[in-house]
Amino acid sequence: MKPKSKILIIAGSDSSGGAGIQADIKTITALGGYAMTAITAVTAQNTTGVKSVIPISPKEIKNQISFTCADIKPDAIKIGMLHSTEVINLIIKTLKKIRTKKIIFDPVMVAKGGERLINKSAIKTIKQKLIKKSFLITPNIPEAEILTKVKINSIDDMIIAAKIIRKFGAKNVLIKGGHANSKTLKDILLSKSKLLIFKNKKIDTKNTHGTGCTLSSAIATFLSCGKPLKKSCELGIKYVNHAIKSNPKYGKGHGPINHLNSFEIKRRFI
Ligand code: PXL
Repeated sequence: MKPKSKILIIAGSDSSGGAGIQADIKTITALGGYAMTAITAVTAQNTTGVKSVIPISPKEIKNQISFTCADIKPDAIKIGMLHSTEVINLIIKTLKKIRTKKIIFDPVMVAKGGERLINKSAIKTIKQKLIKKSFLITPNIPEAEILTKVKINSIDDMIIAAKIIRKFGAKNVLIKGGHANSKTLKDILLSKSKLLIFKNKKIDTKNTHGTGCTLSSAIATFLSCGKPLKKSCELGIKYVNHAIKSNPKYGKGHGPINHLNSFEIKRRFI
């Protein structure tokens, strides 16, 4: 079987294999895409927390992106953990030369256990510069709150925050509702002219490590092979939902989800 499309992942490594670049590679591969990587940081962690984070030098990140893409052009780019202003600025500059329009940005800020994965000045640079370059940005509720300073307690608050993020320059905004305290999980997608709400029954489990990375990579994969935005989000959400439902129950903390569930998705959706 030949991969349907090529995706470049720019993100951090999670040694526990559930989130970060490991989740991205597994997702893209399971959904039939070809994954390339530029690693921004190396984290030592397990399902109970993060032990340490080592940033990769901006120059090395740039080399990974430009040397790889000079040879194999990605159809889409997924961006995850970016820890500093210097790294963000360099990535923006480097991506200009690659000219891939489908940039899916997951603004990773804190790990599942609450550890910060980005510094404060980097958040400002994201707001001022990187969001503008994104075709789709996929914050969860705490990330949307940090980006917009809107306290989110309802679906209306999510919509207000999404509108502000679109004003920062993102073409499309998907705010994930998993952190809300309700039985129905609502994710909202705001585009230029449309608001869509995806509703799903919330699954009661602590094993949700890497759901954000997985969702953005799944959407990037569907977009990369030409599926429209709404369909890509719908399929991505379904994939994550199945992955949570069939999670392998590994580890003592927030365990990983099951990336291999795609075989079920493939039969039903592709
Ligand atoms: O899930 C967010 C995330 C992203 N990237 C890396 C991570 C985590 C969470 O732990 O470690 C590298």
